[in-house]
Amino acid sequence: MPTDKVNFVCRICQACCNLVAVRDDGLIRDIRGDKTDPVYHGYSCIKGREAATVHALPSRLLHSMKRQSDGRHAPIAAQRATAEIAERLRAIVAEHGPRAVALYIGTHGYINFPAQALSYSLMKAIGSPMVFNTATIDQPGKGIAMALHGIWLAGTPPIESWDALLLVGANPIVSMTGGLGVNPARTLKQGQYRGMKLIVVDPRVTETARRADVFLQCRPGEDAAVLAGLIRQLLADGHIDADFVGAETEGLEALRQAVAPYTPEHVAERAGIRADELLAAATVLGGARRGAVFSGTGANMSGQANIVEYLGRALSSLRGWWLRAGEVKVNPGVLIDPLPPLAASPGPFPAAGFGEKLRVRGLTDTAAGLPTAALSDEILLPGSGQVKALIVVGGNPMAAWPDQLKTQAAMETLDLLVCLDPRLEGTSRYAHYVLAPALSLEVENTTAVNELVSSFGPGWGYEAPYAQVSPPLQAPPPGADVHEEWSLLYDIARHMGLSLSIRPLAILDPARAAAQSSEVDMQHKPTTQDIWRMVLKGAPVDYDSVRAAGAGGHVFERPLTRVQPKPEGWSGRLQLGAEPMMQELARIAAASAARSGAEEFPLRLLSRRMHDVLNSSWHDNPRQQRPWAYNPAFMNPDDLARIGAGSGDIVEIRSASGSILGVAQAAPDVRRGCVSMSHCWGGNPDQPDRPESGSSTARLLRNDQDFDPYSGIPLMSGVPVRVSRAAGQLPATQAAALAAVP
Ligand SMILES: Nc1nc2c(c(=O)[nH]1)N[C@H]1C(S)=C(S)[C@@H](COP(=O)(O)OP(=O)(O)OC[C@H]3O[C@@H](n4cnc5c(=O)[nH]c(N)nc54)[C@H](O)[C@@H]3O)O[C@H]1N2
Ligand SMILES: Nc1nc2c(c(=O)[nH]1)N[C@H]1C(S)=C(S)[C@@H](COP(=O)(O)OP(=O)(O)OC[C@H]3O[C@@H](n4cnc5c(=O)[nH]c(N)nc54)[C@H](O)[C@@H]3O)O[C@H]1N2
Ligand code: SF4
Ligand SMILES: [Mo]
Repeated sequence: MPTDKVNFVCRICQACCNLVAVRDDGLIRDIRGDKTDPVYHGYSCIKGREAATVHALPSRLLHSMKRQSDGRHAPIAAQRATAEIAERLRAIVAEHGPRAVALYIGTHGYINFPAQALSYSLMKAIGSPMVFNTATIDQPGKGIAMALHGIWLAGTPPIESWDALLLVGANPIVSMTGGLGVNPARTLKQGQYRGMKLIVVDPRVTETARRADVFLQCRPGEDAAVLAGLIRQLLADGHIDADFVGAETEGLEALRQAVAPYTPEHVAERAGIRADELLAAATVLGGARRGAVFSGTGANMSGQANIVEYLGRALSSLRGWWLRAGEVKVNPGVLIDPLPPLAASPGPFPAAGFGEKLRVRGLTDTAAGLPTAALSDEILLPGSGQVKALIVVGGNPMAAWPDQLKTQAAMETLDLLVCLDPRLEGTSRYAHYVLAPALSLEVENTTAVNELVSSFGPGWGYEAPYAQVSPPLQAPPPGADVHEEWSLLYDIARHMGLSLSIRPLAILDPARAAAQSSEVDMQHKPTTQDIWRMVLKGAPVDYDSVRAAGAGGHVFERPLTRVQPKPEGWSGRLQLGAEPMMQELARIAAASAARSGAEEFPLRLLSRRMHDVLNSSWHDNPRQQRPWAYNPAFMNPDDLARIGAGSGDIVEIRSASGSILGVAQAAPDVRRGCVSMSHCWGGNPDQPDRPESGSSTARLLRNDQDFDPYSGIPLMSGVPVRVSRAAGQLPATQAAALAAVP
């Protein structure tokens, strides 16, 4: 076979980039972006370009594993493993009831629609409501704020119309999350060329902040004050869309009163910025006819998730930054059926207090999902309803959940822990069974997940009716016994004698989605394409038609969709003055900005992403370790000098809950008083500390203190810590390699 080039949808993260694989005799030699793609314009990142390397890493599991009585894992045939798991699940349900079985869908379960859909079906068939995912330890404020403020059915105006973008605790140029679309640097450059102004609020001069027109290098955990200050100023200047606010919202007066204490001087003092910088930002926002506010993980993890997301939405509504009647919806949907294009809001809906009640901290199901931060307590707390079995699909609780010591205790307590994971690392080391999945290049994939996220916030998803379905690029290695996650879950269900039905993920309206469920044939195993057909049932463009268009990104001909005016007699309105949020503003205004314990823990630990890796995945790929093979503790050189440490020195980072060793790295871009360190690194507590290959920030967190009353998310950024010089330095070889980095 000669050399060929094939397009495919990258499945390493939710961005679904259109990549090109160059193959010699069917073997992938190179992966790159596709410059001809109409929306990605050639974008790719190292994680996607390294996908083929990762498939061949020695750490990849080619067989499922079963834990032996001595704690070690030995290979087991997948068929046998799924049968044994089914047997044990049946026994657990018989003895303790269905609630004893919980499911956790991690990053690689969420972005994989067939895996996600089959996970839900299996749990429904078992009869357990205990379905958790990453949303409540990520940006839970989004769902909660949508509920308290209400959503706008028509959605947001397209990026090309924005005059301003406000990013709070998000770094889309590295993270590829919302705000700036699927080729963030290019989109930003084009926007700024047109005159769009970028405002960034972040304690660190991020890759995105470097390009900002107004940059507020705030103290962590003060974003609510910054947003309240901006809203107060917009109101004072009369920079609100009075027609829109009058017709489509309520609660303006309550909001006006609640933001009154947030004068520029008050905000400047508590957030550690200058009052004139805040006013400059307010001027940009007040002059923008169209714009958007996007808050990321930084803003959601530092103790103010709901209020920050709520104020972002309220600011957008005050400015009238929603798509209006008569305007064109640039993406009427291809693989995802969006909400009806109406210039209207159904009004607020319940944020929490419904569905399954957890047995700890008064937590319940929420608009962001069940509180994942409390799942370890549900496993540890004895009594009726205790979780005895956990199925983890493409996630890594030991690396990701706050409070690593408690997570460890929980994992070790479980009667049955099953991980669908390609590596024996972190959580799967405690698993009774690790089921080895086929990896991204070995399976069919679509762009549906990136289309779905457009409903989460502005600048997410596609701004054109764009889609791709790509068939597998290569077969699993010879002799491998790996299977797609959906297929492994199906086998467990079949061995349990359950019948599965799939609720389409393509339909956003839950009631309509439920009405379109498909029964899965439990006699003859469906194909992956059969599963995709069921998962994408109800899509505006049929999965087979998108598939028939061939690999490569396509913009589909769709009927022009204009936003329809609000129907007569419509009563729903956006809520600007939700009671719990107004109380939160009063509480924050009254509380001093200085946290107690500042002397013992003078610094704040910040969350951040690293460019070369996604969360805990594939840190061992040498080609993704440039320049870091670990997660450095980035600190301002002044703070490092104060403790007598420099780059490459080992430091101890201590919080009220624990301590870890890290490798210091001088970083002038980090605000003084902060330590910026990525999550999902380091080993388990029962492994030796090796900061030169990563440190677990989850060990510094407590899941039952400073937690959010809705989503249960505890403080995961802006965490009070103390850093001191510890014995040791980075090994000489690594230090030399680092010194060579320009
Ligand atoms: N302190 C702190 N904690 C955090 C965060 C933070 O910023 N600070 N961020 C939070 C956020 S935003 C998130 S989303 C969570 C992440 O939480 P998780 O999703 O639980 O963590 P990941 O590391 O993404 O886990 C991915 C797992 O999937 C496996 N994997 C890789 N490829 C595949 C595949 O193709 N199939 C399958 N089945 N598995 C695969 C990997 O080996 C890994 O074990 O962490 C949260 N935790
Ligand atoms: N390369 C890469 N890309 C990723 C991931 C990855 O691991 N690597 N992870 C993926 C996942 S799971 C997610 S959820 C997204 C997240 O995407 P983002 O939300 O964009 O996450 P970050 O890039 O960590 O940016 C968060 C920013 O918040 C800042 N910050 C921390 N605390 C505060 C605070 O209190 N206030 C303010 N204003 N800022 C604060 C940090 O300095 C950081 O710059 O990224 C996704 N993309
Ligand atoms: S941004 Fe995500 S989807 Fe795009 S190439 Fe990188 S890993 Fe793949
Ligand atoms: Mo995330």
